[in-house]
Amino acid sequence: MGRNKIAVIGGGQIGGVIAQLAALKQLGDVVLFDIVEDMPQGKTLDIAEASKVDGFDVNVKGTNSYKDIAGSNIVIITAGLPRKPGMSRDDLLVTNAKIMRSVAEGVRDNAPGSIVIIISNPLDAMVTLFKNISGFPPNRVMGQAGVLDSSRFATFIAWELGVSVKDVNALVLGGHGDTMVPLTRYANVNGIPVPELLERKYKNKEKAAQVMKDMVERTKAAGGEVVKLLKTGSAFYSPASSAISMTEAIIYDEKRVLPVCAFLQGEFGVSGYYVGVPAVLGAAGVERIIELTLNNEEKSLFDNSVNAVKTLVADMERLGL
Ligand code: A3D
Repeated sequence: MGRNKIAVIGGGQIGGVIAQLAALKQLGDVVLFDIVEDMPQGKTLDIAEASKVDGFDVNVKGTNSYKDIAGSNIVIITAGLPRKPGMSRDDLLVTNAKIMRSVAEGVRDNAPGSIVIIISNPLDAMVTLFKNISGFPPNRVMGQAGVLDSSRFATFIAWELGVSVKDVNALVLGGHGDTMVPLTRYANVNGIPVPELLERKYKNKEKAAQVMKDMVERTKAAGGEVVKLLKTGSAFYSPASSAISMTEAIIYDEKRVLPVCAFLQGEFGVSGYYVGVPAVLGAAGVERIIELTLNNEEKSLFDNSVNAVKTLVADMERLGL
């Protein structure tokens, strides 16, 4: 087997960082595609010219032709407009669906055996659209959202408790929108439940619960918090890192358990929709979905989030996108 080949579709903010990280980590040869002429060529030239300094040796190529993605085993899709301050992810539906349609055709026709990770928003709808157009099997089409949303939640917990983020485990389920579900009961610091640590810190159950609630709300709004600060564009370092960790899980067949926007076929009581759930990522892509027991409150939040995804997908169909 030769080297891995990683195609990145959309050479904007996220795509550029993904290309750089993939090269730095020598995950394989990298192709950066964009419809804007010269820009992906410029970015990849810039990245390649750091190879001596950083000590990596892979091919990094920019292109405006889908032919160059042939033979890619991983395709990461970031094509599409990002949010502006005040916008929700769902406001991007019409514009980004048109873009995703052309991207899905390009990937289907030129990298038919690839495993695809989608980042473009609104995420759950864009993954659905890609799957419908490409006809790829569900294990080879997934979305990145939960790795980032969970990392955001873990970061806030680490700051609050004054512990290393490396020891924090946190999980966010559901759609990648305002209804996402950070699971407080499963959040832990090396196995110690976060709610217990908060109660010990504050010696007051109500205060501890309020602090947890605030972290949940901050997690749900975290993308918007960055958008508001940046003023142009949305988060790009952390989404890129999240897609890279999923890529590593696949190319190294790590069997990592990560929250992934995956196609549900009866799991969690949902059929035929893409929703964020824990899944085993390995060489075959989404190899298995891991179900877990949700209490009544968690279940109702999860169902609410699934309903938001269903509405978005229905809107997409109604608008003929
Ligand atoms: P941006 O820097 O604008 O890059 C998008 C790129 O897509 C631009 O370079 C465009 O030229 C390119 N593009 C437009 N149309 C096409 C096309 N038809 N084919 C190929 N490329 C095209 O945005 P970004 O990199 O900041 O964000 C990219 C997407 O990711 C947006 O939709 C964001 O909303 C989304 N996003 C998702 C997350 C998740 O965690 C899911 C987080 C942050 C952003």
